[in-house]
Amino acid sequence: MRSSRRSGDDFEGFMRELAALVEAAGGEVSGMLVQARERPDHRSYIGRGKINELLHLVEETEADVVVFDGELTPGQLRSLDEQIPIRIMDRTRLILDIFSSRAHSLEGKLQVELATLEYQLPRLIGQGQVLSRTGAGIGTRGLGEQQLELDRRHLRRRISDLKRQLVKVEKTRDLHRKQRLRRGMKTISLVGYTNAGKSSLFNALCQKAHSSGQNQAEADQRLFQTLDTTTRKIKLASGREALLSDTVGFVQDLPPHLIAAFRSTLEEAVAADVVLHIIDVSDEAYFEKVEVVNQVLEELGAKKEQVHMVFNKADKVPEFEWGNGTVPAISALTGQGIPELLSFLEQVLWPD
Ligand SMILES: Nc1nc2c(ncn2[C@@H]2O[C@H](COP(=O)(O)OP(=O)(O)OP(=O)(O)O)[C@@H](O)[C@H]2O)c(=O)[nH]1
Ligand SMILES: [Mg+2]
Repeated sequence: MRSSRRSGDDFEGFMRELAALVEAAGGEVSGMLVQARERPDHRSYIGRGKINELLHLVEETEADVVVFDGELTPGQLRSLDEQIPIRIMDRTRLILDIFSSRAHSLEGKLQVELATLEYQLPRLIGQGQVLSRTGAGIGTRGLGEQQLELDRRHLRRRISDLKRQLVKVEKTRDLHRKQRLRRGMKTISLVGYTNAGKSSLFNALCQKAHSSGQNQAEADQRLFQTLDTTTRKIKLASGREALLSDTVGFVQDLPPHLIAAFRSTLEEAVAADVVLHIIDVSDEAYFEKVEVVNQVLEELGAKKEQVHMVFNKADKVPEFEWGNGTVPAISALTGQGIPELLSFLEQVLWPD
């Protein structure tokens, strides 16, 4: 279910992405509905007529959940909850659920729980209840159910507790970073839109650059496959070593609570000596996605001169010849352009 924000919006692209997110959360799409209006209805996001249309579609498809693109206000959520007999959730909730099912590290789990609780806090109704059917996620792995009974005060206490724990975890990580700096280790991080091929490139680079350590980055079709940062030491042609990190992907309208919760992780990623912005050139909407990533990078305080665009999946678009000047378009899959990318890294890290 989507409501257009601007005329000329790329409906199909947005709906495709929403569908991919539903699938990433373990759901299956049984129907779609689009509403064309300047801005969402302030009371119930969609208008009266659309609600009837939606009710019909729900009956026809026997769907279990309605997912709204965008973020519903607490009021809209309440109003929809009263009018629609099945579970409803918004895009933010969906992304939070995907993240909560993918977080493995202690820090990742704390960050996702914090973001989820911050999201839930204004959506509690009365004493001790999160809006009835909106609590649980598609795959039931969401944090929803167990939070249902917690009242606001309880939530607030848990939120400050999580923040405290996160500060501790961040301090440890900071310590590690300082140790690395003292050893003079250069750092490279891979950032980009979800599904751009960061983890695939991470593995390809590690293979070509005699990395030490075992952990492989998980590459998969599903969005947000990677949540926890994976770091490995790689050895470049000259024998000099650097640390390469794979990170969580970005997406259009990333929930602000999530950005806030992941801030320290993301800031560390953009503070690397070299930030490679990985772009999927086979994606029709790659241009818009580059913009989304650039915005997040800027917001995180990335320095422009440290960020280098790398055009990936060139194997799928043979006519694509655009490189960034020094690095030709690459393919993490076939290995095309990887040696050039490695020597480029060597040049920027040790310019003399
Ligand atoms: N054809 C082709 N497919 C690629 C290439 N690089 C990655 N892929 C595929 O694209 C999909 C996403 O790759 P990932 O490496 O998981 O992408 P990611 O950027 O790490 O995604 P998230 O962790 O979800 O943010 C996988 O199915 C990969 O096999 C490439 O160069 N060519
Ligand atoms: Mg990944």
